Amino acid sequence: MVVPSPSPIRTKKTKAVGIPTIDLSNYNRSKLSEQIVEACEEYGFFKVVNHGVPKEVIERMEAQGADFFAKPAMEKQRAGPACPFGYGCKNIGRNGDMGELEYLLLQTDPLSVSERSNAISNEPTKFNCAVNDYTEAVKELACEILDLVGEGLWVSDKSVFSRFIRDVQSDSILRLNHYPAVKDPSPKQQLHPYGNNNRIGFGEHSDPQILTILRSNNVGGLQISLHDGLWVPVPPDPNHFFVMVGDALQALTNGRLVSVRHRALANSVMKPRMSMVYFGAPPLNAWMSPLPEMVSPEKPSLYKPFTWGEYKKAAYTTRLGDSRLDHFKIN
Ligand code: GA4
Repeated sequence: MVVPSPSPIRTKKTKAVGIPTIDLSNYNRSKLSEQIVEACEEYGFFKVVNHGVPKEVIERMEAQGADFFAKPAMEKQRAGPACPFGYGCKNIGRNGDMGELEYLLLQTDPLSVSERSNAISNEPTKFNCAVNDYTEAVKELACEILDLVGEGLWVSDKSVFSRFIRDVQSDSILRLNHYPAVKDPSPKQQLHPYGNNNRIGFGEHSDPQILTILRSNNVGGLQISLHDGLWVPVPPDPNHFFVMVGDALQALTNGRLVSVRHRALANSVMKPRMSMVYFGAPPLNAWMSPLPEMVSPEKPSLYKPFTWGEYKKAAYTTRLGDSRLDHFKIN
C-alpha cells in the first residue's frame, strides 16, 4: 500500500490523485521496499520524506543556483553552451525543442565541476563545494532508494541498480532549471497570481537515466502523466524530494517499473521557480539489458540489449516528447 498525500488537488483536465509518499525513516525495511516498488510500478514517481539530506547542503546549492541565474546574460554565457554541458536558455537538446526556462547542466564528477567553476562563479571554491556536497548527498539518497528497489523486487544482487551510479565512471548529471516569473504580464495574458497558467516551461518527456531526484523551491509547475494521459499537478515541497523512475530502470526491470512522463508549466507571476535535478546514470559502457530475474517464459524480454552510451546517443537524436525506449523494443 502506497501512502497517499492528505489533500489531493483537482484542476481542469487534471485528476485528483494522492502523490505516493515514502517515509525513509520507516524502520520496517521490507514494508518500505514494498511501498517503493509499488509506487514505481504504479506511477514511476513518489515523494520522499525523512530523506537524510542536510538542509544546509540544499540551501548552499540553492544559493549558488540563485546567484548564477541572477547574473547578466553575457556572464552566464561564459559557462559555455549547454551541449553537452553548460548554460542554456530556452533551447532544449539539439533538435529544436524550446522551453520557457534557462538552465545549467553539469557533469557530477568533482574534476569536471572544478574545471568549470571559474566560468560559473565569482567564488569558484564555494561553488565547487556546494555542487560536490549536494551531488554526493543526493547520490547517496538515490543509492539507498535503489537498494530498496532491489530488495523489493527480490533480485539476488540487491545492489545491482545502485552500483551503476556509484561507479566512478557513472555518467550522472546535475541540472539547475530556472523558470523566470512574469513581471509585467500583458493585459491579454490574465495570469493567475500564484498558478502556472498552463504555459509549458519544459515539455513532456521521460528521463532517460536510471533514477531522478528532484527538489524545487516552493513554486509549483511540475506535473506527472498517468497511464490514462491525465496530468496530475504536483504541489511544490521544498523540504522533500521527488523521485522519478527513468527509462534505463524500466529497461533493467523489463518494464515492471515504469519511467514517468512529466512536464513543468511556466510563469508564476509572483516568484521564479528553481529546480535542482540529479539524474543518476550508469557508465557509458554498462549494459541495460533486463535482469535475468525479470525475464521468464511468461514475461519474455521486452527490450533488445543496449549500452547506456548507445541509448544516450540515440536519445540525443530524438525530440523531447518522443518515447525513446520504443526504438529498443522487441516486436
Ligand atoms: C531529459 C532529462 C535531462 O534533463 C536531460 C535532457 C536532455 C537535454 O536537455 O539536453 C534531452 C532530454 C533529457 C531527452 C532527449 C534529448 C536529450 C533533450 C532532448 C531533446 C539532460 C537528459 O539527459 O535527457
